[in-house]
Amino acid sequence: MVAMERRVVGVDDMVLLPSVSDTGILENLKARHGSDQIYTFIGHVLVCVNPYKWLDIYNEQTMRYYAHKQRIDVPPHVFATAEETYRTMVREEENQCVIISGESGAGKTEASKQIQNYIAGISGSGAGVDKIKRTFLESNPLLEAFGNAKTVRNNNSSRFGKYFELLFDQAGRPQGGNVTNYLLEKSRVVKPGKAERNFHIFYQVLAGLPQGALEKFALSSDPRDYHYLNVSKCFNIDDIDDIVEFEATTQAMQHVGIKKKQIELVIQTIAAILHLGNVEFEPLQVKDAEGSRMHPSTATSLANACALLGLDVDAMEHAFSYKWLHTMAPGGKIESYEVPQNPDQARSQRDAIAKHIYECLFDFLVERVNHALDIEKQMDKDDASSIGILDIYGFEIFDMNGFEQFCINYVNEKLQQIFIELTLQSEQAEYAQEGITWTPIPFFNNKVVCDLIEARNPPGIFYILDDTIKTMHSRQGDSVDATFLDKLTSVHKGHPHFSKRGRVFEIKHYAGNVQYNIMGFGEANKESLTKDILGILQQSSNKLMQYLFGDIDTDESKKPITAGTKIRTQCAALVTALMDCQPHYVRCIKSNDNKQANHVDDKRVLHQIQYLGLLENVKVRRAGYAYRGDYGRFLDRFKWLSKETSGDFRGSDGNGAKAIIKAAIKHIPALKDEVQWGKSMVFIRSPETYFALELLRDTTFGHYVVKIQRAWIKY
Ligand code: AD9
Ligand code: MG
Repeated sequence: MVAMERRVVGVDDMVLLPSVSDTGILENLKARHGSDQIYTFIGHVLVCVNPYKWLDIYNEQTMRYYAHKQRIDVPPHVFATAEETYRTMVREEENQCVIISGESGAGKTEASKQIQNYIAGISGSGAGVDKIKRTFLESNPLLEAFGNAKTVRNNNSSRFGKYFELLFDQAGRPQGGNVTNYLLEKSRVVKPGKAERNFHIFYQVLAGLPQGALEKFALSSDPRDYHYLNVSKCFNIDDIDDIVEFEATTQAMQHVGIKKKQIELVIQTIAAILHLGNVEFEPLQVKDAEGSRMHPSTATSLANACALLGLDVDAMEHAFSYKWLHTMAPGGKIESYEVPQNPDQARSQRDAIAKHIYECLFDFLVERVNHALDIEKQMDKDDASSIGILDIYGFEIFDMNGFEQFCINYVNEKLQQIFIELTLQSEQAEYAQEGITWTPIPFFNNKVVCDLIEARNPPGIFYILDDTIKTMHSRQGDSVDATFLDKLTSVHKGHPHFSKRGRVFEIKHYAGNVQYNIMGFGEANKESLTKDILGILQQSSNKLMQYLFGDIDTDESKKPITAGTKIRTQCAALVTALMDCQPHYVRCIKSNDNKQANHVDDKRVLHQIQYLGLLENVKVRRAGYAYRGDYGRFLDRFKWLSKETSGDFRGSDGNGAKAIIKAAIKHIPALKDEVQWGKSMVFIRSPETYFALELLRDTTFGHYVVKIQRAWIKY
């Protein structure tokens, strides 16, 4: 696409909407989506409506078109946002971040990749630089293979959150980077939801490994043979070839510097997890005895898993059927005893091991990417500026929502909070600070929901869950979950965003009401394996397993941190990091629930417009002042409009520029009642006036150009 050759449908910037309402926004987005104009601005916020079809708008030609252009001068595009982010970083040597939000399947990951592609495409090159670029681009297929899966919402749904930071030298060349990953949805490894798939890598390995390698790992090529894959009854994804994807994944591993031997060990671990899932249990055949034993027909599966993981078969079999419990005896002495596990409990031990190994494997891959992007070797961190790109799992509501949905939706709630604070709240604060007359625009502040989840006092949901586990640490399963719900209800009864229904609690999130089934909350929050099982894994003869588990502290007296505490702490660190950067926003909207091209579901899109707060965003931008800019930049842009300003004013300070503009503006009557003079910025009220000014600039500038051209011809 050459972006200039297009017919504008609706308005490019919704600040210019003739009708400022939710339906006005909907009509505009819909009309634009209908003509493949999927991007629209609200000031510096980019709104994207998922087209569900590939448009030829991400090619090199389009990249070149957007390079070195101001957002205000070009049609809305994710490249315009990337360009603004990159140039601001280079110009101001200030850290930037792009916060991409939207519900599951809205297009966040695609937007994040386009931004990375653009930055790789337009920033400088050189041997070391190109290696860094390749590493960060290749980290996408790698982490997607292990961290993404088909869900009912999205065929390539991110099941982990990612904050990708790229570091640049003063010339704007990428020099290194870092990936921070957030809470992988590891329950998927053992139980993908109905009509969903497990992580892509499992299917890729079975489809892509040559026969010899399959035999070496004792695998069949049919995903139907594996419990962890057949339980959801979904094996393929339309238009995705797992063989091709496997090739891309192994290549990506090589590109980020993972050695061939290590790649083999990674695949071997995936194979082992599949075998582990096939180990089954039955009640003990002894009269009145409690407990379970491994089903003899699955002994080969356990043997295969243990051989591939380098573990002792007997120790593992015992670890499934018995659990060590440790209690504090009077006098503070820890007493330990073994409790037989029934078949369900044995399955849950098996699953806990599989989930934990997979999670550690994922962390290992992230660590490898970070090693390849390590900036310590390349440059002095203090000289670097960075661009952070945040692509998390989107808000989601399933029929059954568990602990992981709760965490995912919590992270989304926090992001919405940042958006509110930095746009709606701070924009209004800016008017106050600049001394501009202003009528506040009301908006829903979701801080109340964030507090319900994370506050310390009164204790939020995470604290109550941690407290329940602490006081009931020797108990298992259902009783912990039930006590948790009781405590929750007693603390938050009557809260406007909380209610209890049977074994379910409901939260009114900013993006909708979600019912969470408390079953499994306690176990999921405990996060880590028991120290006894970790001890067995540490004994592995397999190099990768030794690396993954070698350093783990198995001291029984130290309590591991819970999953809830971990995500809360990570989120707090993320918020601090984002607040330290100049933010740019991409708000993704899902056009419909059927992944269908050329279709906008009015009701669904309207709902997203409402909960994303787009109307308030437009109102704040518009009812306030459609344009604001510091005096120096304003003068630079519009100096052609009057004799007083058309001289060379480079180097004029803010106050000097303000005086010059004030003097000049007398000659433009249309501006008289439209301008407010802030302390450091000029504000123009209506977008029409601003654009009239732009038009005037173009004509005047054109006039000058013609004059100059004539002068050249004469010369
Ligand atoms: V989730 O929260 O990770 O489940 P995302 O990341 O918001 O979700 P994703 O980027 O994965 O959604 O997009 C979902 C699908 O929509 C993609 O696989 C594409 O098929 C489709 N999509 C998204 N953005 C675009 C686009 N700009 N052009 C074409 C797109 N198709
Ligand atoms: Mg995603």
